[in-house]
Parts: sequence; structure tokens; C-alpha cells
Amino acid sequence: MRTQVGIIGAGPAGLMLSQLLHLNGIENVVLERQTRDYCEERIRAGVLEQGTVELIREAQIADRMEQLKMVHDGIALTFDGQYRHISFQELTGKGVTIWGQTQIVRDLIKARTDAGGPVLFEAENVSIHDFDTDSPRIRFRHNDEDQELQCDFIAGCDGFHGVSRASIPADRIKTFERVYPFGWLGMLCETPPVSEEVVYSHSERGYALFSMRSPTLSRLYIQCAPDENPDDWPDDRLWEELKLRGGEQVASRLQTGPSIEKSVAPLRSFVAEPLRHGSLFLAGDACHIVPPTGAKGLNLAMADIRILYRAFVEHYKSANSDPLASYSDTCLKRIWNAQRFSWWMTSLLHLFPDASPYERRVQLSELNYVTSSQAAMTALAENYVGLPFD
Ligand code: FAS
Ligand code: PHB
Repeated sequence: MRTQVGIIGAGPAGLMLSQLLHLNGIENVVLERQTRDYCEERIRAGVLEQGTVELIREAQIADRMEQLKMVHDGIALTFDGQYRHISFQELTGKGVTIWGQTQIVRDLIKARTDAGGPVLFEAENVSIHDFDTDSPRIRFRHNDEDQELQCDFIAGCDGFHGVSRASIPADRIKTFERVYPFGWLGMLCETPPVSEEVVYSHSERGYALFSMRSPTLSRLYIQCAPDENPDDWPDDRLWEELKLRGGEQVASRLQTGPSIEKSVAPLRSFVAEPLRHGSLFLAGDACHIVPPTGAKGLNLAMADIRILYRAFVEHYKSANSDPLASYSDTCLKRIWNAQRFSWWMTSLLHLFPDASPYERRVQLSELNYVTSSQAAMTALAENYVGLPFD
């Protein structure tokens, strides 16, 4: 089997790259180890920057999004009995869009398969070879047959636990990491959202987040132990805890109901440098992880793909390989900005088990400052809506 770009991973990064390359006449094959259903059912991000919305339009998979999306002009923060709104529209002239990652992945898989694009699900034992040459190869097993894909380039879009980054010799890659002493217990339920905007809550009992996927589907989270067992949180207990952490204004409006999904995700900050290794290009969670407090995970993956697909188009259409050569440095600038903002939002809103009474007071003072100073609110807003591309 032969193609121009071999893509490992059918998450949002791999599928978006495949669709954009296809629309520009560049051949590609996607190899995914999970089933199609598994990829389409996974619940993850839901807040989109304007740059991600524009990329979805460029990929010609925006029809359902345009009809069903929700547009928010800000967020709210609650702490110490306060309920404070931050208007992104007033401060930056931009908002954010609520449209689930699950929907984006479904639309991309449909677009690729409708066009006959080779997306091979249940590809086992994927391994990559000769990526320090101009003719890299990917070996895998599919339909009980061992196969080999020869290509010009490999795009490693296989997430944090994928094979791509793991295949790079340790002396050729540098990693930076912070693991947080807590995780998020998330719940999805068919109840109306508590507010017309996403609400971030800081309390003596810990952090909570009140988000949504639609006017009838709420997505809610509480800070928990990294190894928390969701089974220890029957719905009633979780609703009670959300009310206690959200504060009076939230509790009085929170409508409860049966959960349809519950899961725990650990929190970490992670970056691997560089993103390019010969003919292998890493993108998305394969080379960076952010705690979801800043809603940057998916948006950062889409920013990588925006830069990478344009670089491939320049290479194949204009024989200009400079954008491929600068891919890593270009992405890393944006990655470290999002790392800083996500670490800062996480530090601002979570309860750190070892925080001293002094640090607790400073945290409250920062929450007050961030929700009352025009300058501080603008800094938060411009990072949340997404910093401009260079
Ligand atoms: P993905 O991990 O989405 O996709 C990688 C794909 O590669 C997967 O389909 C995997 O099966 C496949 N793969 C892995 N190894 C392979 C191999 N060896 N062979 C073939 N295929 C292989 N962000 C937010 O902003 N808000 C959130 O609420 C939020 N919640 C999250 C919850 C969880 C549990 C996780 C893990 C992430 C969450 N994120 C959230 C971040 C999330 O949105 C990611 O940034 C986004 O999924 C990144 O997309 P990809 O880079 O495509 O990686
Ligand atoms: C979500 O809707 O899942 C969500 C919203 C905001 C975040 C993280 C997750 O910061």
C-alpha cells in the first residue's frame, strides 16, 4: 500500500488533517486501533475557539454545527458567595462556540467515508519505521492480515498513549510535565444547563464546572482524587456536591436528573519537543496535554492541524518545504501560551491539598482581582477566546 501522508489516529486531529489534505488533492490513509463506534461515542471537549470554528468551515463539515451550535459571549466565575460574569464580547469583540468534539468527529468520519477516504478502524500493532529517511513506512495488522503502508510523511495524531511519540529515541525528544494532585469527575445528563454560559466554581470543597452540549444536555464536573472511582458517586451525591460547590445562585437554579455518562480524567500538563522528527510530524495530544480548565485541549490540536496541513499543501503544490521545516517552532509558541493559560486557570480555580492558609487567601484575592480589574479580565478573555494566529 502506498500513499503521500500516513496518519495514525482517528481522533479530531488525525481526521481533520485527513479531510483537509483530501480537499487539497493530497492522498492520505488513516490508521485507527479502536472501532468506529468507540471513536464516535467518546465524550471529550465542547468549547471551541473562533479559529477552530473557521477550520471546521474550511473542512466543509460545518452544516450541522451552524444549525445546532450555541454561541457564548462570556463565562461566569463563582467563589466566596460571589457570582461574577466576564464578557468576552465586550473585552475582545469575540465569543466562544459550544459544539461537542463527539459531533466534530462524527461529521469528519462521515465526510471521509462518504468520499471513500481510507480510514482503517481496528488497525492493530501499528509500528512506524525509517521515519529518519524520505521513505517512512507504517506496519499494521488489519482484517487478520499484516500490511505495510509506504508514504512520504507520517502524521502522529495518536494521542498521549500512542505509538508515534513512543517510537522516537529518548535522546532525540525533550519532555516537560506537571501532574496535578487531582482529577475531574465528569457527568453528562439530559437536563437544561444551569446558565446560558459556562460557570466555573471555586469553593472550600473544591472546584466545579457547569457546562453543556445543547439546551437540553448538561456536562458537569467536580474536582476529585486522580484515582477516584465514579461508582462511589451515585447521582444524588454528585448533584448535592455540585450544589454545595456552585454556591447559592447556581444551586437555586440547578435542575437535576439521571446521568447518562460518568467518567474520571486525571489532570496533567505535558509538552514534547520538537514536534518533527525527520518525516514524522506529531500533532495534538501526541505532543501536548493541557488540563481542561482553560478549554484548550481540542483547540490546540486543531491549531496544530491548521499549520501542518497548510505546510503539506505548500510542499506538494508549491515545492516549498519551509513551512514544514518551521512547523515545530511555529506550533510550540502557541502551545506554550496555552500551557501557561491552562496551568494558570487550574491554579486559580482548584483547591490544592497542600495549600497554606496564606496561599488560600492569595487565591481568593486573585479571584477577586481577575473578576473586577478590566486589565485582568481582558487578559483572561483574550486567552480564552484564542490568541490570534501569527
Ligand atoms: P485523541 O486522543 O482524541 O485521538 C487519538 C486517536 O489515536 C484515538 O482515537 C486513539 O484510539 C488512536 N490511537 C492511539 N494509539 C494508537 C495506535 N497505536 N494505533 C492506532 N491508533 C491509535 N479538552 C477540553 O477542552 N475539554 C474537555 O472537557 C476535555 N475532556 C477530555 C477528557 C479526556 C478523558 C481526555 C483524554 C481529553 C479531554 N480533553 C478535553 C482534551 C481532548 O479534547 C483532546 O485534546 C483531543 O481529544 C485531542 O485530539 P487528538 O490529538 O486527535 O487525540
Ligand atoms: C466542557 O464543556 O466539557 C468543558 C467546558 C469548559 C472547560 C472544560 C470542559 O474548561
